[in-house]
Amino acid sequence: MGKQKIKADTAAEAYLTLLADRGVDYLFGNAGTDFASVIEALSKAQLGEAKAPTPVTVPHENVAVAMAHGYFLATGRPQAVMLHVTVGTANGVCGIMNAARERIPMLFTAGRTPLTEEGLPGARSIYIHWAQELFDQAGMVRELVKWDYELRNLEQLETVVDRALTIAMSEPRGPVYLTLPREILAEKPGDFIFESPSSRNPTLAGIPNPNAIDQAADMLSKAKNPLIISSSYGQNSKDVAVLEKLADQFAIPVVCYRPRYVNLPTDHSMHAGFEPGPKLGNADVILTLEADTPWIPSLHKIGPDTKVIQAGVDPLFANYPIRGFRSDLTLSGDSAAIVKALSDAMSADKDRIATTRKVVAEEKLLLQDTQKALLERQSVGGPMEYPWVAHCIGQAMNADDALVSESQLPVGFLGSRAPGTVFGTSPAGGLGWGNGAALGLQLADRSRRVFNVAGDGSYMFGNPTPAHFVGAALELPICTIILNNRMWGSVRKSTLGLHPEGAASRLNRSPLTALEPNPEFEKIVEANGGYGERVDNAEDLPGALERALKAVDVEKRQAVLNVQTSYDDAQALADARR
Ligand SMILES: Cc1ncc(C[n+]2csc(CCOP(=O)(O)OP(=O)(O)O)c2C)c(N)n1
Ligand SMILES: [Mg+2]
Repeated sequence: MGKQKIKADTAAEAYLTLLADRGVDYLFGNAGTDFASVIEALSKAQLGEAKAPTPVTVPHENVAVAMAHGYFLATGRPQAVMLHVTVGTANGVCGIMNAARERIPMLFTAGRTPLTEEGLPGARSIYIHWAQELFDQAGMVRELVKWDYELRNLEQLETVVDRALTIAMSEPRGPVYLTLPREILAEKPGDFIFESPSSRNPTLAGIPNPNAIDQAADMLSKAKNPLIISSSYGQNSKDVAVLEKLADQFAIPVVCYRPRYVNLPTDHSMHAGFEPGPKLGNADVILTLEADTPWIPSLHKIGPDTKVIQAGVDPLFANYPIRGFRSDLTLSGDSAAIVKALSDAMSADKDRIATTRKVVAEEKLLLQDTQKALLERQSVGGPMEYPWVAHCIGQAMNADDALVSESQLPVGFLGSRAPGTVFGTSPAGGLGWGNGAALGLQLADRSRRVFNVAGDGSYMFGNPTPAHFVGAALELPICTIILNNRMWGSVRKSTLGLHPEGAASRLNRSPLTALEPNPEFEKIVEANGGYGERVDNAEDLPGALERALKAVDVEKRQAVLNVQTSYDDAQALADARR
């Protein structure tokens, strides 16, 4: 256990030195008067006289939080976000809710309005310092973070930083919130001594007791029609291999329902699509893996005798207010360790395995034919359909390119993608995540291409001007594809779902759903030195993608394709009922 000693001009400098020492590469910041000592310390670091995470100026808080989210997805290491006191925190809460529900650790921080009215260095010095204070600043995020605290003195600094980071990284992971008062940040420690590396480590996810594994293995081994439903499995891409093995060895079909990651590549023998509806009725034993919503009870029905095993790091999702899915056996632990343990403990009837293999293989062949025919029909004309867009993007992607989707893109049409390459929205669904998440992924690995697919609404929620500003400033050449149906289609779909024959159904543009006049989105990126193009017809998309990727690959510029997509009420309603 080593000790390090630095000469720190301020507590802010000591704090940033600690963050850098603990592996925090970046501080995604949106600054205000509370940042004075932080900016001073970062300046010292820029002059090579101190250590600190690299600061990134992000002109909207939601983008900053999403960048930290995306960066964690690529690296597995939590990053720091610092926002301006109460008001900045308020703007970041949507992103924090996404991170919390997707169990993304991050050190979410904000300055704290100066406590003192005069006297101490850092005391109030501008009129906003009175009105900006709240009685309970952390109250805004307390339900969404695992821990919150205010740095109260310099003596506690190392304990506080380590506690924040270890709690964030302990399973189930999530964001933590730390407020940093201006006076404390301005304190002058002189010599600052700290342990390096830290002696404090996060809690790892365990595995369930062996009896429970045996019981689950027995239920699955005896099942006539076992089924796995997964959603957030594969956040750690290395976990996918054990699921591939279990599903293949024992012929258990896997439905990837609203997947946030590649749970299982689509070309796997047991990938059974993305909709649980058609499979649920037949299944007699269902294993859910990191699936907060394995099906929709009002739309999908499990059989009366079906047994359900829920597995994951917190399989009952204890911090959701209500969630009533049947669970005959509930297995808490690292989901890959559970899958591996089940593989080791299972045995299954050879005839049953052969039958399942045959059935799934036939279904896959049929699906291939249907998809092929569909794509042929969709390959010309405009406005174009989503499967065609997904297909063209898939054709343009290299094997290890990453794709972020905050859209209705049917990922099944991308072609089979490798683990760790496709990222979907948090189940919290707080729009405005994709643009920032793509930037975070790209920042973490400049050697791979990042595609960012967004609905027209989602693109606007994602603060395109701030996002493209960061893309230009950090030279992150992301290829964004907007699925532009000129509306909040999902909101119209849900209106018609509840009122199928209602007044809204008689209007082509219902109130609070149409996004018209529709902006020339391709020009926003141009204002930041990027490449923009509007694409009207299906047959033009492959060429447009080529041009966009030339800008990305060769010119190292960000690109946006404003792709005009179709919307059809009947299709939307059919989708909503799946
Ligand atoms: C922060 C936030 N505000 C509002 C919503 C509600 N909402 C869900 S989907 C949606 C429309 C998204 O529009 P778009 O990205 O164009 O996709 P489309 O529905 O047209 O496919 C809205 C507004 C939300 N999920 N998050
Ligand atoms: Mg839309």
